[in-house]
Amino acid sequence: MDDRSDRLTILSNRLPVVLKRRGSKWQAEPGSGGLVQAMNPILCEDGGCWVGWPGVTMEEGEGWEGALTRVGADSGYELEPVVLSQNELERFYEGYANSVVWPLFHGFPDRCTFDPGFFEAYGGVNEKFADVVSERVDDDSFIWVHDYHLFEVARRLRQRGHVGRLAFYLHIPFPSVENFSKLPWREQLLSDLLAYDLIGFQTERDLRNFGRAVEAHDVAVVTGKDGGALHLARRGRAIEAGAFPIGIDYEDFAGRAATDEVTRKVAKLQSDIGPYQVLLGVDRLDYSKGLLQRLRAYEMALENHPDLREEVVFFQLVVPSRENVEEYAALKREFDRIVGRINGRFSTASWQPIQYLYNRVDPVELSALYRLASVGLVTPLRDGMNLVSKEYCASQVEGDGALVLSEFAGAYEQLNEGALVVNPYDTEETARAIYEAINMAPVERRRRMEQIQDILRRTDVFWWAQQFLLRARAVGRRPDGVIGLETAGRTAG
Ligand code: GDG
Repeated sequence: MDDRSDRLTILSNRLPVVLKRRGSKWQAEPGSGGLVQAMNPILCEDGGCWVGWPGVTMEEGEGWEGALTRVGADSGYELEPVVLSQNELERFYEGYANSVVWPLFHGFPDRCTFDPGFFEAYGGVNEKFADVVSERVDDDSFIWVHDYHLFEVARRLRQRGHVGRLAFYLHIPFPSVENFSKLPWREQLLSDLLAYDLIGFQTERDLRNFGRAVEAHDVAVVTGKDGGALHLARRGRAIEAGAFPIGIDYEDFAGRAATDEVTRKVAKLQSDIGPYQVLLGVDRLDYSKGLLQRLRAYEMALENHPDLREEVVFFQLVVPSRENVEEYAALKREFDRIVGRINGRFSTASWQPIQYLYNRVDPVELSALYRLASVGLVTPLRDGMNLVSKEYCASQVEGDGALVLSEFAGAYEQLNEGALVVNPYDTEETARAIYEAINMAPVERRRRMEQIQDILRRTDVFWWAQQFLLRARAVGRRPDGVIGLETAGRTAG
């Protein structure tokens, strides 16, 4: 990194800790996930601050602040909470973020509820984040904002006169221009993004989609394209957009999968599941994950290839999500119905084709499931990256797994040569890939898996963070080293 004098401030919807009430006391437990794993070492080493919602609402009262300060002191960087009310959570989080941006950006415009009240609440919460941040930062700070909950923070900081560097990373896909243009607040959203100096996407496809949206809505001029980056100009400011595919902590996953504890767990799981080859799915319950399409493809594979029966078990881990939203409850009911149908149709006295767990498991159990499975089935209808595909491959310590991967997962751009690629809407093709994966020769499995593992090792989550920070620290600087924001304070809108 070229410059370590500037303090890093990370913003994300959630803080990297989870506050839990135990009796009358609050406890903060460290959060999990790639973002926490990537940012923790950097913040621990250089110091800095993480701003986000601590997971408690205003209505739940106070008394949790001490727990947060203690975790901050232990980790070596500060945690700055942005407290939200129940009403804000419903309209900003469930509303705009998850009922407008999430479905639209994953290509499901018909699932969107374009409620102006949601958009207003979203602005209010982004203003709260900007308030908290502007109290803490100066123009030497470097601010990195994560994901679709916080598009507006840069504009709102610029309006307060902030001229320091601001970078944004989108973890979900950026939609095609046809879908994006359905958003009632489309020009505003693009202007909000263009108030950042660097905008990072998961894939080249997302970057292209963004470039097309910028041109279609005439909000900035494309001044150049090089090495996967898009250079833009808007009102005298230079902005860069690029593709930065997120990675995993490869050594952590590979190391855990090889431990004695996981090896014992693999043996236990195999004896629980029975003497069958395992196909594995691991997904949050969400319509973007293509769970129903995957079940139908598996059903077709059993139908077309009777030799699979009593030979394979499809084990699906479904992580509960948004259970109180009717749409998600309906998805769960439909999932259960199809599982029931397939099991009813094909089960024998000693074999059941699908086993599924509707729960979260601990990291050791997850690692054992990854290692046990002969085939990883990652077939989302659309996904920003999909870390499960990478974690599954990193956990193949014997190099003998096979990955079936949707062409609509962000991971496709990096892993398509080693994986068996499918269009998840094509039931026949997915059924064929399942059969092919199960029957793939060991030598071919190893060749493909080695190729994937090599990519994952080279582009792990630390590489990702470093690439992004290097670019972010380089953009927006004039040759004299001054941050080049000629029009601070009137950048967007
Ligand atoms: C966003 C984007 C993008 C799952 N079940 C269990 C468990 N998991 C962990 C996995 C994996 C993560 O959850 C899910 O991976 P995603 O890639 O879907 O990540 P999200 O943060 O949900 O989604 C996505 C990602 O951001 C990163 O940029 O890839 O496209 O939507 O890490 O291991 N972990 C444990 N138990 C489980 O039962 N411990």
